[in-house]
Amino acid sequence: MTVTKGSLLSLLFISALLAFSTGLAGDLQVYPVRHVHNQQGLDNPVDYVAGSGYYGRMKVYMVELDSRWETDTPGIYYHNGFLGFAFDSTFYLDDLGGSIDRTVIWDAATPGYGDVTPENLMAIVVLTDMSQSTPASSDTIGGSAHPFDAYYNDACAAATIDEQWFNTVNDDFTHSVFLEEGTASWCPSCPAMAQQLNYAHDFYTDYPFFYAAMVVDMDVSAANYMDATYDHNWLPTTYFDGGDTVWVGSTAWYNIGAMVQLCGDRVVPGFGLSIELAHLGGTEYEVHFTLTENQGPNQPPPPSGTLQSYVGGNCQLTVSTTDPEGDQVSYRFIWEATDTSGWTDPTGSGEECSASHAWTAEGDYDVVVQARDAWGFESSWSAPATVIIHSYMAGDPSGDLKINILDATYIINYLYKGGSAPNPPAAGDANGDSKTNILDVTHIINYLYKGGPPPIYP
Ligand SMILES: [Ca+2]
Ligand SMILES: [Ca+2]
Ligand SMILES: [Ca+2]
Repeated sequence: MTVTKGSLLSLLFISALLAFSTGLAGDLQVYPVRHVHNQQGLDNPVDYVAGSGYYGRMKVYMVELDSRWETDTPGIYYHNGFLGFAFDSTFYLDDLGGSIDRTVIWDAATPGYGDVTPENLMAIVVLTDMSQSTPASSDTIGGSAHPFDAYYNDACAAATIDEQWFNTVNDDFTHSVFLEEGTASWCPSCPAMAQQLNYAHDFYTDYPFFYAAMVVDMDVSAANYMDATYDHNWLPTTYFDGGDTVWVGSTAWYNIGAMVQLCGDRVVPGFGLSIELAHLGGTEYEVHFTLTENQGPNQPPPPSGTLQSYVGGNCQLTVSTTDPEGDQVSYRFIWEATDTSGWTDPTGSGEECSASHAWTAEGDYDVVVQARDAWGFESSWSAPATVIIHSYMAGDPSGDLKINILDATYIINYLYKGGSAPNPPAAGDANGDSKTNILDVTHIINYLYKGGPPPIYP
């Protein structure tokens, strides 16, 4: 996958960041966590029982978009500062195919953040596979090992107020990726990573990932969680997707993008995961999340329909595909290299969907279409259908973009009365046989008065 941002603005942005990032590439600087609390386990641990189902942990992180916590650099604040879990539990899906649908209430006043504003709040739901772990550590500094059992994330979704959003699955990502930034407000090496995470998130808009700043000296629940989960020792340390990648110290935004890509490549079961966040009034918020096993729609065939038209003429194209779970399906088209449509309104699995487009220049255009199900899973793009856009309308030798009796008269004048030729000549070929003769007159008259077929291109 490549970053598809070619605008001059982006290039300037990259140049500026490269210059900035060079300054970060010096000595690795980290600081040990100052432990001021006791390590503790999960709120609701469930012993693992071997079985055929899926053993998972679902957490809902409540984060403050523009964090109240300032980094060690005056004026630079964290983003997505962790305020607590609205939900944290392990669970089983007896067999893949089971589902979860939960609504929970989170009171911002309980952990002492009753002053958070609804517009500055985001809920992030993270699904972790608890059935298997991988040994991991943050022991790259001074040979001091801090091993932990890494349980990787399989899905993630985030919503701000009055939004619903989904775990993203497409050709480039098997799931949305989640990062935890272990950091502290007193730590001199931490502001750089906080800034680079923010840059990375702003820049890689095509990459589905979210992160939370776990500011361990400001929020005791963040500290307890980071201890219990990661034996968190160095500041800053960023844990990608539950420890699939552990990055100790700061790094540049483009390295963060590369690590997000690697995590997003990991093969995971397909999960539809949605979350929505609502303000109940006062300090109370409602978080609704759902989980189900899911697969994306099948790759659609090339679109069919009007495959020849004229400059400015509408082409109507039709497509349909099926979804393995029978979910409703939306479509989007790439009409031209830089022109991708929005998603259509959902239609039933297997039902036809139509969309139209008008081109502004003659030429051959390869149109492709992609499907997305109700869980946001995207299909592969279809093979292309070639649309040919002519400089003229078929059967319109008069060139006024209308077909009427004057076009029949035009051809008769040209054929028998020394009138001027259609321009281009093919505009007089109403029946598409690559010749202009009396049969084209008949074709137009049949179309106009006898319910015959419209003029066609050769
Ligand atoms: Ca589906
Ligand atoms: Ca005409
Ligand atoms: Ca003809």
